[in-house]
Amino acid sequence: MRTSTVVYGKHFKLLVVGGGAGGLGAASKFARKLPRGSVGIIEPREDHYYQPGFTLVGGGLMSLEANRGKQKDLIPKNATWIQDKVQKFEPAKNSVKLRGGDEITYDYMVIAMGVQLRYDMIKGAKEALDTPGVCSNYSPFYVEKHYKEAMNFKGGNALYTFPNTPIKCAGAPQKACYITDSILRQRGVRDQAHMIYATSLKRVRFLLCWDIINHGAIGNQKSKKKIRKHQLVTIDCFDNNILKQYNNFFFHLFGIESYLKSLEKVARDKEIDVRTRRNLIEVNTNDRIATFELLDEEAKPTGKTEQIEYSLLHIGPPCSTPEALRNSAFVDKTGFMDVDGGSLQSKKYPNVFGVGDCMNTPNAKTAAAVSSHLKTIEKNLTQVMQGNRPCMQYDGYASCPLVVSTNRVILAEFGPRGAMETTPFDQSKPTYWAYLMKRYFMPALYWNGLIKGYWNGPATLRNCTRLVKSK
Ligand code: FAD
Ligand code: UQ1
Repeated sequence: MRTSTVVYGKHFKLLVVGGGAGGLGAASKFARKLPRGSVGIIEPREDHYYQPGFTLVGGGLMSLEANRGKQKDLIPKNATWIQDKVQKFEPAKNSVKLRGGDEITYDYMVIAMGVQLRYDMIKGAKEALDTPGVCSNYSPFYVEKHYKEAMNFKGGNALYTFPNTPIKCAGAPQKACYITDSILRQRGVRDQAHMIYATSLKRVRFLLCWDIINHGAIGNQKSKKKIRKHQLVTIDCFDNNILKQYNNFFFHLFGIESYLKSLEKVARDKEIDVRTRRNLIEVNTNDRIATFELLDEEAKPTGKTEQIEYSLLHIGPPCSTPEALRNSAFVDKTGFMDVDGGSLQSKKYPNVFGVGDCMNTPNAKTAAAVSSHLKTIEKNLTQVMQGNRPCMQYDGYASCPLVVSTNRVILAEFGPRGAMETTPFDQSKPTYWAYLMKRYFMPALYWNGLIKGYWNGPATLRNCTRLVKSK
C-alpha cells in the first residue's frame, strides 16, 4: 500500500530522502529486498520529470508532457511515500525533521536530494525568466519557452551561459545553444544571429583525476606524472579547491580529448562565439543586458565586468545542494554530501549512503552516473545491513549524450580515465543513431529501468563489446 498522508512518529529500516532518479531507483531496489513497510521515501513533489528530456523539449523535439510522470504512480510497491520535505537532519539521533513538523527515524538512510537550481544567485534572473527573450532548459517552467524564443527569434545576440558552480548535466547549456543554431538555420535566419556561448570555465585543459582526488594527492609532482601517464589531455594547472574540481571536469567545452575535438569542430562549424571565464551575475530586462564578471585562472572575479546585449538569453543556472542538506553535518565545505568516492558511504555516518547529484564525487552529474551509483550502493548498503564492510567501488562512470543539432548526437560516455564507450562504434562523432537512442531508448531505459531499480548502467554491455572489438 502507498501512503501519501502525514506519518506520525514513524520509523523505517531504510529511509530514502528524495524521489528523483536516484531516490526512486534506491527505494525500488530495497523495497524488493526488505519486508513490506521497511522502506520510507520522502519527496515533496507531485510531478516527476525525466530531466534529460528537457533538452529535446527546449528544441521542440518532444513535449514536456511526455517527460512528466506522477510521483504517486512511481513510488515502488512496498514502500511508503511521505509527501513532505526534510527540513533538518539529526544524524546523531538517526532522525529527520519534516517541514510539516513530523519526525522520522531510521536505521539506514540514502540521501538522494539532487541539486537546487539557484537562479536567485544571479541578480534579476528570477524575474527575468518571466520576461521576453529569457529562458532556461533546466526548469520545467521555462523549458518550453526556449523553443518559442528560438522560433520567434528575429535577430541580435543569442546568448547561452554556463555558471561558476557545479551544475547538473554540464553539457546541457551547450546542447541548447547547438539546437537553437539548427532551428535558426532551418528558419533561414541564422545570419541575423550572433550566437555566444559564455562560460565560467577557462580555456586551459584540465583533467580531473579520480584516483588523485580520492587519494588527496592533487597538486604535487607525483600526481602530475600520474595523470600524464593516462595521456588524455595536456595538464596546465592544479588546484585544491573542490568546487573548482567540479567545474574543471568540463573544460570550456568538454573534458575528454576525442569529445573535445569533436565539439570544437561543432562550435567552429556553427560559428559560435565561445567566450571563456565569464560568469553571469546580473540580468537587466529593461535594456536587455546581461552582465558578466570576468574571472581569473583560479575562477575568482577579477573585478572587471562585461555587458552583453541579448535578444535571446538562455540561463545555465548556478546549482547548490538543497538547504536542509547544505546546513547538515553530512556535507563538506562546498556544501555537497561528503562521501567516500568509492563506496559512496557517508564519511561521518556509516549507516548513511549517497546517490546522485548531491554528492561530492567528481563525476559529471548525470542520470547515467546515477545508474552506476545505484549498483554500488545496492551492494554496499546490503553489506552494511549484514554487519559487513562495503566492498564495491563506484567506477566513476557518467554519460552525456551531446545533442549537437535537431538530429545528431555525440554519445559521450566517460569516467576518470577517459572514454568508457558502450557501443563498438566511434561515439565521438555526431550521428543519427545516437540521436535515436537519446530520443527513444534513453527515456524508456529511465522510466522502465533506472527508477524501477533494474538498470545498473552499461558496464556489462561495455565488457561484451570490448570482447567483440578486441577480436
Ligand atoms: P533529482 O532527479 O533531481 O532528484 C532529487 C529529488 O530530491 C527531487 O525530486 C527533489 O524534489 C527532492 N528533494 C530536494 N530537496 C528535498 C528535501 N528537502 N526533502 C525531500 N526531498 C527533496 N542526465 C543524463 O544522464 N543524460 C542527460 O542527457 C541529461 N540531460 C539533462 C538535461 C537537463 C536540462 C537537466 C536539468 C538534467 C539533465 N541530466 C541528464 C541530469 C539528470 O537529470 C540528473 O543528474 C539526475 O536527475 C540526478 O538524479 P538525483 O536523484 O540526484 O536528483
Ligand atoms: C544511461 O544509463 C542513462 O540513464 C538511464 C541516461 O540518462 C537518461 C543516459 O543519457 C545514458 C547515455 C545512459 C547510458 C546508457 C547507455 C546504454 C549508453
